[in-house]
Amino acid sequence: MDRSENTDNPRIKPYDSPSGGWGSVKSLVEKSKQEGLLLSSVWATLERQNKPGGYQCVSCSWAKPAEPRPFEYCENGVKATLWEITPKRCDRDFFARHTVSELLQWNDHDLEKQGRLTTPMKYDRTLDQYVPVKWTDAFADIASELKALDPKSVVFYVSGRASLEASHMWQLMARIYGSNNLPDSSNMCHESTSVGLPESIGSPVGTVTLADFDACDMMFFFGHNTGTNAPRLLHWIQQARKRGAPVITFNPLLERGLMRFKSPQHPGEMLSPDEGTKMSSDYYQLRAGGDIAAMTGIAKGVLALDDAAKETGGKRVLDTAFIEEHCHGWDRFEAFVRDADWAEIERCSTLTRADLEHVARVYSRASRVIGNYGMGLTQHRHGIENVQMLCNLLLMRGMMGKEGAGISPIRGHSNVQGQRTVGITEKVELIPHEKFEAFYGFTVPKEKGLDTVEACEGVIDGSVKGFVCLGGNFSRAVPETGRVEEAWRKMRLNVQISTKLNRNHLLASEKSYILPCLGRLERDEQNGRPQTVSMEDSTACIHASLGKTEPASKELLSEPRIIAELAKALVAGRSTVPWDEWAGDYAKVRDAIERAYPDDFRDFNTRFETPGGFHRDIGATRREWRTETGKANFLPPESFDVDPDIDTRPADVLNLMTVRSNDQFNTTIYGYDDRLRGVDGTRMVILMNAEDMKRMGLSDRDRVDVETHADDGIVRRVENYLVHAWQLPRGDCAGYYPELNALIPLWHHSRRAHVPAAKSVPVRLVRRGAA
Ligand SMILES: Nc1nc2c(c(=O)[nH]1)N[C@H]1C(S)=C(S)[C@@H](COP(=O)(O)OP(=O)(O)OC[C@H]3O[C@@H](n4cnc5c(=O)[nH]c(N)nc54)[C@H](O)[C@@H]3O)O[C@H]1N2
Ligand SMILES: Nc1nc2c(c(=O)[nH]1)N[C@H]1C(S)=C(S)[C@@H](COP(=O)(O)OP(=O)(O)OC[C@H]3O[C@@H](n4cnc5c(=O)[nH]c(N)nc54)[C@H](O)[C@@H]3O)O[C@H]1N2
Ligand SMILES: [Mo]
Repeated sequence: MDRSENTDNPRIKPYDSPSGGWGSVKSLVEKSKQEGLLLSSVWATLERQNKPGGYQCVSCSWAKPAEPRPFEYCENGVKATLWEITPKRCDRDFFARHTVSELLQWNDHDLEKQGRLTTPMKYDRTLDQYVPVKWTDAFADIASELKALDPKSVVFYVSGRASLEASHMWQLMARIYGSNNLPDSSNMCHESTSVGLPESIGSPVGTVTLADFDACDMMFFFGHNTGTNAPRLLHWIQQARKRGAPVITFNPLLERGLMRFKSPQHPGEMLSPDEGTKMSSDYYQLRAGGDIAAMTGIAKGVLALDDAAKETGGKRVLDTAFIEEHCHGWDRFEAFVRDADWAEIERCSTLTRADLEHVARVYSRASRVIGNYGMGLTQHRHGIENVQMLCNLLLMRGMMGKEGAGISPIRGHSNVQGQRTVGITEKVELIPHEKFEAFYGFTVPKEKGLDTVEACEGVIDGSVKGFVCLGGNFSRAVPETGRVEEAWRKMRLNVQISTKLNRNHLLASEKSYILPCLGRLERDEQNGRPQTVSMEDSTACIHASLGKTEPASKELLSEPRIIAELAKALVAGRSTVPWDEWAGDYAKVRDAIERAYPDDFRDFNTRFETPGGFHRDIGATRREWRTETGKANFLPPESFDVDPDIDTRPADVLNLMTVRSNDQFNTTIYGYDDRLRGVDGTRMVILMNAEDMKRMGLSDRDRVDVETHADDGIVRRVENYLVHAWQLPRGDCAGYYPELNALIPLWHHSRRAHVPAAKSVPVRLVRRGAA
């Protein structure tokens, strides 16, 4: 049975079973029943998940091995699959029964729970309802609306799920129309990586593959909740731990997956009464935003060990040969680390010198080290500096460009990394625009387009008049919910290409369309032939994905087909892109991608079905540094400050991290249980330190309103949250995204990368009923 939210009496008690284990099996069986699916048909589909010849999971982007396990999927991958193959339908009858104003009162879970969208719909303002529209009319209407708008006032958003083929077509269509406004979900996610890593090592993506995970002898984990957000990676951690490799984790929250794990793939492990593998050899609960300070402390420890080795004539701890041959900026970085004051490091990280020196000792004994990280590093004001500091730490010991070592940004959506690779970006210098012009006979606009934050500013100030989304739930994923939602409805055009109903559809502008598309698991036939698509995983390997399940409705079109039809209506005659030919045979789009990016996509069509994928051309893996200096750059941070612009010192201000529960995929809320944290039945909870609670006169289950502490004259508040004491550092608190996006000021983002600083939102809690 599906349960609704129980805000009155949720169960909140830290989960002490291992991640994986029986809990995940139980959760699966329940979810299958909830969706009304037969277990036999679910297994038949899952057998093909993340397998050669099968389809790529629509959940996270973690790498898919060449030799998969019998079940190469995890609890959350299964949830995502069930959510897509559900027999429930959000069809024309549904829209006839509900007005948009009514649906706006529903929550995220209840909207998506209606099931798959089946029919193209158009908003009718007089009825305040979505009504069916023919595909041909929809394309003609949308194209004529777009033609009446200045291309610079239109945004073409992409969420990270669309295939390489669809993404490449999408950006060409936008640019031929005249717009570089191509923000994608990466702008809210790993853009700090995409800006930071090229400056450090000359590659916008990570340098490790699964072979490195098999070979490493130590790993760092900074700010990633692996058990929930990339659960298949737990197997590689477990194997490393079984080899005796230390895994050192830095995270303000004690995340279950990085503590204990039992592999649901192993009957022996499942049946044994023990507690599973201890995943982190050391787990440090640093304060949110304290990573630069912590890494500086580790670097200081490494330098001290190296000094001692020099003195005694022992083996050097720094990789001096690597630093000399391959790096630039060492002296400045060394000075920064030597000058750093231990008291300041301890204060900013809330870790002790003894602990950080211990980490330095463990690190200095290892010879193949991987630095993994997630949103805990990227979603900060200093997101780029966080990423670059981790590079510094790895570079000082030569942990880059050799087997078993490197940097590993754990990406989010299943093709978010690939979309950037094939041209989705607002920055023209990152695309081969001369080639596009030569191949297709049009002029690429040259000015920078809008990224996510700038697109929101444009919606709010009225300069953005049209929004066309290829997937995602833009308005819900971005900060400043109140002002964005209000302004959204004043736009002229809102077009959403989607699989499920979400809140962004309901912010009906003058002209609004919902265009339902095939999901990745579904059979996609063009000209009578099944079509395969492709995506890039977190380790820069490209895989094929073939959908086989029956489409949710006969009316659905594939994403490439929708783009081609829209392009034909919008930019016919303005380029030589053969839209129909491409939409009729995706291999031709792959040929076009190969032509534009020959180094990365050599023999694309013959290699893309390689088991385990084929690896893109990443110079840094061969110690070829595509930076301005031609070397890997040490880039010291400016300071340890969590936030240079907001005074977070007032005693009643807490630092809020907005995180995901184990029962959601971004704005898709599967249910109300965060099993791995033991929060059961509600999402309206703020977890905070017990001493802070006492200091603020709060008790467990008190109700509070949460307000942002910022002096820009805007009141940002969410109401009636329950507080609960939790094991996290003093001064920090945590709650769930997307609901808490209402609290994040739009200007509160990573400098330069513009990733909303969702992990350091200064807030005050106001007890309800208090005077
Ligand atoms: N099941 C499931 N899988 C997903 C997703 C999902 O929603 N559900 N989303 C996908 C997407 S798009 C993405 S980007 C990834 C996100 O995966 P994660 O990067 O794991 O994202 P979050 O859930 O935001 O968790 C961030 C983690 O960082 C910690 N943290 C917060 N602040 C700090 C800090 O200042 N320092 C450190 N060291 N740690 C900190 C938090 O406690 C938390 O454990 O997952 C992808 N996979
Ligand atoms: N406060 C806070 N805000 C955050 C974050 C945070 O940690 N804290 N994380 C940020 C991150 S990392 C990300 S990536 C963004 C996520 O932002 P988005 O990528 O925009 O959001 P999703 O929730 O993944 O999008 C869900 C919708 O995608 C549609 N969809 C699903 N599958 C398909 C498909 O195959 N094709 C098409 N066309 N549509 C499909 C469905 O209609 C569904 O409703 O949110 C960001 N916002
Ligand atoms: Mo993401």
